[in-house]
Parts: sequence; structure tokens; C-alpha cells
Amino acid sequence: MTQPTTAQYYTDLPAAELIAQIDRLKQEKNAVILAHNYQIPEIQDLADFTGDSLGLSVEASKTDADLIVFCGVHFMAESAKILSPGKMVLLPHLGAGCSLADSITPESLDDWKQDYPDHTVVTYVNSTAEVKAESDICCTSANAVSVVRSLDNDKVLFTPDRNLGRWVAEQVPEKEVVIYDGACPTHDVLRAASVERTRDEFPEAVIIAHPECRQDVVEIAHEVCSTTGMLKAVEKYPDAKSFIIATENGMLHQLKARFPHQEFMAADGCIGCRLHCPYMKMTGLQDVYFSLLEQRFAIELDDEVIEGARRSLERMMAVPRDD
Ligand code: CIZ
Repeated sequence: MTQPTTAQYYTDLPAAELIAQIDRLKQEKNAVILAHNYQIPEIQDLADFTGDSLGLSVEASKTDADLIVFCGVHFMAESAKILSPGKMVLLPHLGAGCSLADSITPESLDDWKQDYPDHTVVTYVNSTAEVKAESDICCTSANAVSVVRSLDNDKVLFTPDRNLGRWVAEQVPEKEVVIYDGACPTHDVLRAASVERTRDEFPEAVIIAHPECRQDVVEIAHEVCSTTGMLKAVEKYPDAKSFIIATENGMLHQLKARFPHQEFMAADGCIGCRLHCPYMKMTGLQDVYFSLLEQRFAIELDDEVIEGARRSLERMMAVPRDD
């Protein structure tokens, strides 16, 4: 088969025309476009739904769309496929991976489980479908505490994010939580000293941090929550003028759009230059256009993997969210 070249995937259509073409293709193919809160503004504005990875996958499963275009990273599109196995799910940019999800493989999870045969495996949704299938239950940043608390077993293996795992363990001290050594490099790079520097400029600001941040950051935050939780957290402070946001900088776009009268700053004090996930920023309008035009790149998963991963996700969905 002839490999397509990059040139074949380039069009000089201006942005407004690309958006019109995307809209036309979307109607023609009965597609729904999902954008994670960390995507670039143009993609968030174009999407039918914006949100966190699980919320988006659930929304898409409720639609009668034949095609789901997931503007996010690979594991997110996999979650959409797991919840909608009968629909075609497309990831517009094949390079959009996730360092955290890649930090654990089914083999490394299996090795780890051998050392802790009596523990229940709780896996953050930022993981591959194969790893989810090898786990007992999944969790998101919005329900991790409730999921761990809900378990009958007092012995838990938490994977793959060590920061989220530590945060959960602190809140559920009655359980023994053994934590895998993975992290999201975008969140893990942030230190409390950078947040403090931002706060020096805005001393009244409310600090909202994602639980994938390190302990020193979480300790100085007023609120610790998922990206969906951040939108709800802001509502709790109607009189606050400014907020310092410790998560990937794409979240600022959602917050500014929903709360135009309040001010939102990236916690790294450099307009989000460190809180920037290169994978989340790979998808552009051209990728979405070609994705719809040529139905690429379709997520393919073995039935067995879908079944195992779906079981772990459904067990989790039976537990109420924390936010
Ligand atoms: O799973 C997600 O959507 C991520 C990466 C974060 C969040 O809190 O929404």
C-alpha cells in the first residue's frame, strides 16, 4: 500500500472555510465532534461537546451519531470506543498519545499484581484499554476518592498516577493504598513556588488545582478537582475576581468562556507555557477535516479488551462522582 505523505494531508483552505467543510461533512456522515477541555480554542469552539474524557464518551454513547470524532488523546478515543463499540470512533491526529497512559503496560501491571495478590487494582482512566481490561475497577479524577472508599477490600493498588494516588490515599486513610510510580509530566512539572509567584501578583485569587499536581501545589490550593469539577468550583466563588488554575492551560479557554466577568490565570505564571501538553495541542482544524473526509484514524480494539475494559468502567460508573 502506498503510504500517504504529509502533503496529501494539507489544504490551504482558510479557517472559516475549513470550519464550514467540517460542518458539512459532519451532517453528511452523521458525526459528533468531542473536544477535551485541554484542546486548542478553535477545536473546543467547533465541538458539539466539550468536557472530560469520560463525560464526553458517555455523552457520545447517548447520541444516535454513526461516527464519533474525538479531539483528545488516544486513551480518550479508546474510552469512547469501549462505551460505543458499534460506532466508528476517530482520533484525528495519530500522534496524540499520553505519557501517563504509556507509563504502564498490561505486562508491567501484571508483574506488579504478582507482588500484591490480595489487592484490588484501581486504574485511573488515563490508561490504555488493555490496562483497563486487566484492572478491577477504573476511576477518574472526579470520583477517585469515592471509588476507593466504595471497595470492600482494604488493600488497593492504585495506578498509574502517583500524585492522584497520594491525594486519594490521604483522604481514605483507612485503606492501604499502594501507588504506582507514573505521573503526567505537564502537571508534575508545576511547583508551589511558581504558583506562589503568580499569587504575589493576585493575592486575592482562588487557587484551583487538579489532583494530578504534586503535593506542594495541592496543599496551597483552595479547591482540588477534575476539569469538570473546576467549572463547578468557580460557581462557589461568585464574588471572587480572579482564579489561579493549576492544570493544562487549555482549561483556561473553557473557564473564560463560561465566566467572562472573572479572570483566570495559569498557575505557572508564564501564561501556561509550562502547563502545556504537546499531545493535547496536536489536533488542528486540518486534522479534523481530513479525519471526517477520509474516516481516519479509526480506533480498533479486540472484543475481549472492550469487554474487560467496559467491565472496569461500568463498575466505576456505578459509584457517584466526588464533584
Ligand atoms: O480524564 C480526563 O478528562 C482528564 C485528563 C482530566 C480531567 O480531570 O478532566
